[in-house]
Amino acid sequence: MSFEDPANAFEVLKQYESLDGIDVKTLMDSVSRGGLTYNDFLMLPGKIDFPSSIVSLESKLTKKITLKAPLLSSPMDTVTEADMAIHMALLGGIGIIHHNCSAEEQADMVRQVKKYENGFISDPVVVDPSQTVGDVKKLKEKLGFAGFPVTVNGKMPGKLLGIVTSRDIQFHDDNNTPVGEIMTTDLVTASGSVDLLAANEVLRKSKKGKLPIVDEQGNITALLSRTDLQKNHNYPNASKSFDSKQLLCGAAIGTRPDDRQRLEKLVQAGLDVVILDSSQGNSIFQIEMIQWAKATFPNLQVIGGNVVTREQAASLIAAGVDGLRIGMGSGSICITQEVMAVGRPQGTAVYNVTEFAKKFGVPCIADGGIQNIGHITKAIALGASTVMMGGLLAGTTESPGKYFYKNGQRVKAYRGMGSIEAMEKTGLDSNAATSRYFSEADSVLVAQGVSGNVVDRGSITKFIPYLTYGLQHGLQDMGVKSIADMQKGVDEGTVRFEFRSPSAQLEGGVHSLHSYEKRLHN
Ligand code: NAD
Ligand code: CPR
Repeated sequence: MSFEDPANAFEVLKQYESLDGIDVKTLMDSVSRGGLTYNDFLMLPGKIDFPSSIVSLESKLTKKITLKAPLLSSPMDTVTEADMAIHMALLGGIGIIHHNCSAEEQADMVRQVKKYENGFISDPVVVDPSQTVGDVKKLKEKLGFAGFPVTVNGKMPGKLLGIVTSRDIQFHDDNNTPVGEIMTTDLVTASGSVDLLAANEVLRKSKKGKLPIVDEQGNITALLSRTDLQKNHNYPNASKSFDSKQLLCGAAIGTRPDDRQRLEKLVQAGLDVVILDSSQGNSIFQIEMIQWAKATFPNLQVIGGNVVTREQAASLIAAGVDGLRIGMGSGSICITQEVMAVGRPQGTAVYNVTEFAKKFGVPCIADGGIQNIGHITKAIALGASTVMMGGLLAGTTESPGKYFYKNGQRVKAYRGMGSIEAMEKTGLDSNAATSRYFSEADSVLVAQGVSGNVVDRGSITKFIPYLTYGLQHGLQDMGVKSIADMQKGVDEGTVRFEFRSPSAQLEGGVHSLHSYEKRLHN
């Protein structure tokens, strides 16, 4: 065969014993190499013959829940409360609400997520017809907007009588006139079953400022506002329950006896999935909790963890988990490996646990250590179905806490859930100190994490799409059209890997520049 004829390139390729690069098993041969993590390897490119926009990121969170985006926000008190959980679900992932608060507070956050209807104001301020023009002027001054529905009882839901708008009160000098006499009664309304797109269309055509949504009895159930119209994005990938069409919501609990009552409250609030939150999940406390939760709430999905070995995973799979969470010591705020001397490099942990768990159809979350999009792609290539992020989401608009300036940079606090600050529950919120860490005989708290700050990352409504588009491009480079295809390719040895030496890692980062600015997205 002539090597000078380019047409022979594929024939010559066939003479090689294997594809270029190495398969995942060879990469992860830990006996010869020790534990690996995301920066230690890369995937090799495949062939692109499709646009990145068609790459499907659908993946399983648990046996029964599939997400359009394989992304979770961590149950930490500087990461996930209701606002984060709402927006994670709208964007195709899911938020796991933390439990460093009372059971009632946590259940209330779950309820907020389950009740959320994108674009609809579900609890608008309403007035009763006997309230006066003066009352409405005061409300307008206090809230900064006008246009209040008038209901028979001045409550929600209540029979809708009219709307009192800015125009109705603007030139009305007698502040004692009851609003029932001056309200607008010529109303355009929409029925309770209308969706956001259709409701926005009615509002647009009506040229009114507000669109009340009413049920068959004429009671107002929600309100749509013209000023929100531009902001009301449609979220086609939103994670929703099949039956109720409500957003999916997750929450974490511990394994103490009173966590059972906590879980009862969360389930009453509509919880879809619970994560049993521990750094070392292979404990009798967790096994008993899994068995009790599965027997008590058959419709609830239960995720156990954290685990990093096959043996830990086997205990929790045998106890009946619907999903596993992998990671010990890999979090950005974590000092577990330093203090406890146990843990595992995250790449090796993800590979070994998922390789075992998939035999039982148990999907796994790669939790901790995700610093960039490439790490997400690598975690999934190693077998994870989804990834959980703490630090990467902590500095966003939707995370709890206020921004402040440190050394000229806009930052938000981010802390480990086993840091002294979180255990004592100081700083962000000084009421309701939790007792969950104090119930053991220990008189000294042993910290497993630190408390620090992360830079402002803007809203997750931009940041999550940045992650998902990036993921789609990564999979396209590998020549795979979906997460399922990538994992099949890894199993069959067609998706190839390469180990990176320390100098190869340096080469793979920005280098040799005098200075530069790292902008991640527009
Ligand atoms: P944990 O609740 O599992 O354990 C705290 C202590 O309570 C342990 O000593 C445990 O044995 C004990 N305990 C738990 N249930 C008990 C019961 N029913 N009866 C008696 N004792 C019981 O929590 P943790 O592992 O300390 O983690 C605390 C937080 O910090 C969690 O949010 C966790 O996710 C986070 N964390 C994570 C990692 C990680 O690497 N992923 C590491 C450290 C901490
Ligand atoms: P990053 O995404 O910030 O790297 O890691 C977040 C993960 O760190 C959490 O989901 C959790 O598993 C873990 N974590 C939370 N608090 C921790 C403490 Cl105090 N110590 C170690 N790990 C912690």
